Amino acid sequence: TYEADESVLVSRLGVDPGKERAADTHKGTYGHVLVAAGSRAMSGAGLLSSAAALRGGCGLVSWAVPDSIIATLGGRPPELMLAGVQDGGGGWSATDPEELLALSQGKQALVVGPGMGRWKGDSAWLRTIWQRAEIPLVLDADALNMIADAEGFASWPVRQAPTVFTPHPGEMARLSGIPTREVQRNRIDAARQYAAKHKVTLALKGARTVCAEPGGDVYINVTGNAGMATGGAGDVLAGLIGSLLAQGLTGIQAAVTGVYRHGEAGDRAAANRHSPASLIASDIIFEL
Ligand code: NPW
Ligand code: AMP
Ligand code: MG
Repeated sequence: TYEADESVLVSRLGVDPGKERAADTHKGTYGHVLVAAGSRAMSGAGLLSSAAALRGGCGLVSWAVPDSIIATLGGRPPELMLAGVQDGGGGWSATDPEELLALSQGKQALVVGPGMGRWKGDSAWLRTIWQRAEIPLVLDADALNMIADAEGFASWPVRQAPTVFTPHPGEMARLSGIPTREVQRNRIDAARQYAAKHKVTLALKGARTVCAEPGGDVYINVTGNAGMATGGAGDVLAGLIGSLLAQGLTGIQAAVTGVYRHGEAGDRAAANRHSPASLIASDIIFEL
């Protein structure tokens, strides 16, 4: 178990925070993230996740969204590309996972879940993505709830590419079947056991986020503040971790670095305001 401060990022995880870009690089060098997120009522989650991915340093970000809601999406960053998924007006429930898989071709990371909502048969939909997307994957929010409700998730094949889960304590309770209060009483064990059992990297969010990798190493985050207890903060983290994966970081490097920088940005955002209480998730993106 490590306190994940800047020195641990460098010495233990081999991340280089001061890494400079070679002068002759281009956007293709830094990866293309596909974010599958958002729905009619929660388009903001997709927007926050995608915008955070842009600030995470990857070269390109595409936001995959049911095509019937595209006309309703306002105020998005012009840098963001849109990838409409055919839905015939039915939202994510009416999309074919094969179409998302096709969109993921040539991308370097896929983020699934923020603001997506739930529908009948969603676990089977997600299983198709899980098995067939060969790129690094971040699962957050509704995608984690799909996993929690999946029949026999333990027997799904182990993914070869990095796979990062980012549950808050409520989502962790659903995933593990352990009540939220128990999860919170044993945060380190809960994260470590789930990561080892299912061979995924897991960031159990909340004050002092706990990142665990399948081998048993655990990293406790030292940044962040209670002002970050605000809608959309987790959606920002998912996009940021996706962006780091697309740049070639391993699952645990991306999770620990993403959590650390997300908290650090949140600390700057809180310091810039009269009170942390007025912090909103967009402020975190601005400070990344
Ligand atoms: P309680 O009862 O409040 O104490 P849900 P969600 C618990 C999207 N969003 N410590 C909490 O406990 C998301 O991406 C869209 C302890 C409650 O039981 C999702 O798709 C936005 N408990 C969707 O909304 C902005 C904690 O978890 C449960 C805890 C639903 O996600 C908002 C609540 O979790 C949002 O991001 C902690 N630290 N944290 C948008 N602008 O489009 C949470 N809990 O039911 O999974 O609901 O997290 O709001
Ligand atoms: P979510 O609940 O999915 O929106 O995620 C909330 C995000 O804000 C996670 O990254 C949490 O770690 C962070 N966060 C929420 N509450 C706190 C807190 N009290 N201290 C530090 N970080 C927090
Ligand atoms: Mg969330």
